[in-house]
Amino acid sequence: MTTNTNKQPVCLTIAGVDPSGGAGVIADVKTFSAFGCFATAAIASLTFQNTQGVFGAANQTAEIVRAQVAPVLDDMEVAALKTGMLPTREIIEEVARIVAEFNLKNFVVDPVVRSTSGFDLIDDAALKALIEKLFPLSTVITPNIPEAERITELKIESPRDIRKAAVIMQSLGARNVLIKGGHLPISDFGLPILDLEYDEAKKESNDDKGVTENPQSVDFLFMGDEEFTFSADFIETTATHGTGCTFAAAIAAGLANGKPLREAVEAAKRFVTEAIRTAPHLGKGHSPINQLIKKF
Ligand code: PXL
Repeated sequence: MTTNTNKQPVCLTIAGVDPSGGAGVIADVKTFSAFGCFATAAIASLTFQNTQGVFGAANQTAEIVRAQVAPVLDDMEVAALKTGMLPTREIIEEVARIVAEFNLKNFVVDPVVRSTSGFDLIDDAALKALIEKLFPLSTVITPNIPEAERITELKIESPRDIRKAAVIMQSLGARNVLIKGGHLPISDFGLPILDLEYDEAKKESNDDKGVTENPQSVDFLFMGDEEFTFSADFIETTATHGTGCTFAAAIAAGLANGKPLREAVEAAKRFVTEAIRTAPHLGKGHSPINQLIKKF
């Protein structure tokens, strides 16, 4: 018998398939692997899409999701679970049962609701179930701003709104909330760029003070009543397809590797930024990003 000296923590994703490779399970598997984890994956929906849009989806049944996941969980110790596109209430309820039944820890819920191109990936009943059933079981939820807006019914236009949304999501049962600010670039002195564009007076007074606009993509992590922010230079690019999936998978991999949540988020942020910076610029729409940063 050989002993395994190359122990790789097992990560499991339950998400959708994007056959064009940018988002969903394919992005998750690459990300888990890049972090030295062993990737396992179950498919909740088979989508039809490319870099330009989502054209449809064949959602799986709850039974099919269980049939994929249970044998893996019976057989391997899964160190972290990440969920992405879970299109129906039935699948979400099944996932909640599975998490409880197998006592899964390190559970990252990416509350995928809509594609970058505007296709609704889950319906309202599923969103309600996601909030009620999965938020309380999660280690962290990772909405972007449009997702946080749909979940909280708030319009988010400033860091203050982001904090309000986080409080609401915590009251809905999520212990830890990461709101990804990539849709709301923030200047290096803490004001949303949007505000500055429309407020010449503010801009001039900042110019007088010698403060430059240096747009940042800022993510906000709320853990209890503690708040941490993670900044990176905002990269002006259309290569953003799969950033959300990659970010959440990277956090799950960090947790599987034994990192505390804050450190896992910090590493995931650096990883996603580098993946965007080195994107392969494929396709005619939103290019996928590059999870395989290291060259061999
Ligand atoms: O990024 C959200 C997302 C997640 N999962 C799948 C997707 C998308 C967006 O298109 O297709 C399968």
